[in-house]
Amino acid sequence: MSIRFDQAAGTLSPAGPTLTRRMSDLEGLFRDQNSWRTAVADGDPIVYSVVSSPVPEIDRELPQSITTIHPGTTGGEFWMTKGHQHPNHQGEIYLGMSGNGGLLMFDGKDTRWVDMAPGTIGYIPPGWAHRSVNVGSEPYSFLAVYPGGAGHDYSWVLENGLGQRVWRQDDGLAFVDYFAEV
Ligand code: PAN
Ligand code: ZN
Repeated sequence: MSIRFDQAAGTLSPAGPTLTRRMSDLEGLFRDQNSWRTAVADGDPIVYSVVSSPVPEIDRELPQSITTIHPGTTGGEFWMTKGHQHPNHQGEIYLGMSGNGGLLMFDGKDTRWVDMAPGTIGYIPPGWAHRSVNVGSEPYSFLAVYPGGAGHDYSWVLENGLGQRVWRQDDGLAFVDYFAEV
């Protein structure tokens, strides 16, 4: 089968489910909870969307999705995905499509960061929790391909964090320990 992606419209055809994550969906994830609350009250902006292909999320299938993270910061922290662990530890690949972002990975002990630009393939090994971050001023889009039976655990990141956080600093970025006081 072939699937067509319309970059301007952000649609796949044929399409599977599309997910829209607003600021209110990212409860407990930004370090500065007051800024997060203000952003929720102040229009609850869309932070990212995920359009999926029709390939089902079941064992032995190989689903894909395209995530687009809008540019922005909350309390200085770059806008990002919720982040998750795959309960059935399996690898995943990302392909940068547009904008500038990064792939943050954490195995419970070590942290890794991969700069993602159009054409970059980021590889997530089995057992590494992962989050994507838009560090640019344009929307950041990437394609994800992952085993359909991997599952998605969002509570793991709430409990264990992701090792580091990514902050805007001058024109660039800075990393701080996930649970550090700011
Ligand atoms: C991606 C992510 C997508 C959204 O397709 O699911 O970027 O991030 P969250 O799932 O953390 O909200 C992926 O890694 N799938 O496995
Ligand atoms: Zn994943």
